[in-house]
Amino acid sequence: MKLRKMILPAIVGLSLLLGQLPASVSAQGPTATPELPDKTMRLIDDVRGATAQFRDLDTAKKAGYDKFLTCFRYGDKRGMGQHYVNGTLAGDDVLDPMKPEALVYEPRADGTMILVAFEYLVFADKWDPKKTGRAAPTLYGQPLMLMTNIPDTPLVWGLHLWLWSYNPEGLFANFNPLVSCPSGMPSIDMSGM
Ligand SMILES: [Cu+2]
Repeated sequence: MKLRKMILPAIVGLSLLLGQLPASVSAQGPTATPELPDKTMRLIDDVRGATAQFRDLDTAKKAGYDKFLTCFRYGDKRGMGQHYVNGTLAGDDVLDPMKPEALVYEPRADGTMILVAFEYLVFADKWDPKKTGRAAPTLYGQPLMLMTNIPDTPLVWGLHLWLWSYNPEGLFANFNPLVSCPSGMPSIDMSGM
């Protein structure tokens, strides 16, 4: 664990130096949550308050969030969940903590959907540091990951925020060992991609 903590920032730093090498969504995301400044913690609290309404899936659907593919997992030990994406938010070049591009729910075997996380997204053609002159995107002080292996999706920057479910791998990790896709329901295993 300690070693991973030391190595990860080094890898991130190196890939920044090398010009943001595209990363696949792996279980080795930004794992252990770094110490967050008070300002960031307050922001996350505000976001939680402003987005509590989306615990209700019907409210999310009315706000423009549509089901995207099926439940994502990484092998059998880690889940991400079922994404609902707001096409308008995902299509722009803005990252607003209060307006997550995707909501992530854990589907339960009985059919209920539990809000567990958000995913902030901006497409690489909308936010290309080389073409736009902007720095690579960050949110909550975290760098977004450039992801190459999302099915049916062009190159996209993404950052998860597990603010509705505890994630022992970290607040911003890609997958959560406490979340799963119910067996017998369709799902997408990202570990083979
Ligand atoms: Cu996700």
